[in-house]
Amino acid sequence: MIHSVSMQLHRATTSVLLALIASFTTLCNAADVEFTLRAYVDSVAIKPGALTEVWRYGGTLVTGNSDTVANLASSSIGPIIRVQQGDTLVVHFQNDLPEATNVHWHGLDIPAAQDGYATDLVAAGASRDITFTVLNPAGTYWFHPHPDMTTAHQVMKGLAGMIIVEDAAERALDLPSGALEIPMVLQDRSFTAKNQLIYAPSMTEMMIGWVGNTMMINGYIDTSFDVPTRVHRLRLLNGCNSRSFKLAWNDATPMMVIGNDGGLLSAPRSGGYLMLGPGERADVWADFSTLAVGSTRTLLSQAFHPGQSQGAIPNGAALTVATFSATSAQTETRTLPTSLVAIEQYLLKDAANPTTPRAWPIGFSNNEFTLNGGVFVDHGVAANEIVPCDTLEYIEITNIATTLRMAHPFHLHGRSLQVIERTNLSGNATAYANVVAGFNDSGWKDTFLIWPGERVRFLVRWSAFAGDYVYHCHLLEHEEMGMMRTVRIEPCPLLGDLNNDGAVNDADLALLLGGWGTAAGDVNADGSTDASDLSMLLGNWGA
Ligand SMILES: [Cu+2]
Repeated sequence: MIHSVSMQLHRATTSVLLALIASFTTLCNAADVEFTLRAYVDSVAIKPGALTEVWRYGGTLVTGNSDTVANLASSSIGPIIRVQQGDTLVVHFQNDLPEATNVHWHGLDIPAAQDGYATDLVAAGASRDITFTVLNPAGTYWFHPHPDMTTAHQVMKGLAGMIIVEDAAERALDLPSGALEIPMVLQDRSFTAKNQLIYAPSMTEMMIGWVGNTMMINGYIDTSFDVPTRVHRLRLLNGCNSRSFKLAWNDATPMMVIGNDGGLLSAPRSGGYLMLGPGERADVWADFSTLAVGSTRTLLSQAFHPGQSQGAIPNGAALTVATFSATSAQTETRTLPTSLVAIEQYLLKDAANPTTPRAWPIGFSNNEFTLNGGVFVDHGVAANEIVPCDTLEYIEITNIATTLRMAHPFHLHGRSLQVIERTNLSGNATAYANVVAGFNDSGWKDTFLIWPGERVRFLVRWSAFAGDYVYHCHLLEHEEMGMMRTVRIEPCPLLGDLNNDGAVNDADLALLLGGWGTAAGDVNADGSTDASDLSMLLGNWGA
């Protein structure tokens, strides 16, 4: 008996030491990537003649690979940040704008306090360190300001950058990289005769969405690209305030999509066209190997009807997005992979509420668009906006209000979701049939278009990070008017708090060691108290 106890204590002591070493190593790990991110006013040469005043981010790398931070010359867009899944980032954010702002990391699963909640602001002249670990898989994410009531004009002035995540599964596919990988931030803008950005939305433009008359990519008005006759990877981001695109090639080449908002798809998806609403991303396999040198292929946005539209080039008007000219002959050796990455497919039967979706309808009342029956209230949540942590749930968004019916890009912060159903309940059948094949709902989404009359249902596993995140319409004029609500993720049970006193400390450690090898002191509920339980307890030590 004495021997047995001493053996248990010996094993426990060894495990304690190993776990302590692991915890200590984690604590001592410096940031994998560290950079300063400054928001400031600049003047850049966008058009011939006078410089254009913009608001922009500038990045300066402190720690990390030399390709981590790429600023774009003569542009308001950027920087393009390139990181690895698992990297811990430390961002020294400096606000040199004349007003308060913040940074939202669109699509990334990060703690609420780092996510840029709409009232969590950095005052003019102030700075803040933002830190998080990249949990999301390889994909195209982005960052932009998110202050309540001022997001639309801050983004319009130029503040938007891309954060590209890479991982081993993506590297194994040997997708086009380097010069064959083209980040493309799609935006529309309007300029005065003196080359200054125009943005003074009327009430109609606030209601229906502001659109510009000039197509821009990465902050440049030249949307043409010279390419070798190779396969390219286009990382498309719709960074418009309110314009959606119905993307198609001019020569009927299929739109070959390999990635979505939250990473690569399980397999390439071929279609005639692709809908891309504000905030959405798409990775496109663009095969220019069949182009003759001297010829071009044009990326178009085809005509569609979003319900409401206004402006010189209304949302839904046909337009040219980009032109690719084959300027040099090269031999292509890559072929399109038949499968891409493994994606955990959520199943409705596994949801905590498989027959009773949590419903957050889009509505319209008092001349305002609403979500879940209301508009934004600082940290205000309705009972059905408090959700359990780390739990798979079934959610339903409807867009069936009858006043001012129009398409909205729905965006959920903090967690990627999987769309499992779209149904046109009451929308115009012809208008719907003209877009529905372009909704790429496969893979991980965080933003999706919901058409007038439509119902979209999705599954989401709420983050393990507790706290308040917003969900909102990514038509930025709508967001600004309050079409934004808060979802509160409840704290997960505190693993290791064996005596349920709200803290993990020496009293819990004593209970765990006392129950070593038995079910008493079992933190992970696997029936036995062992090193994995000890590791969890120590991981929450002091919490
Ligand atoms: Cu909207």
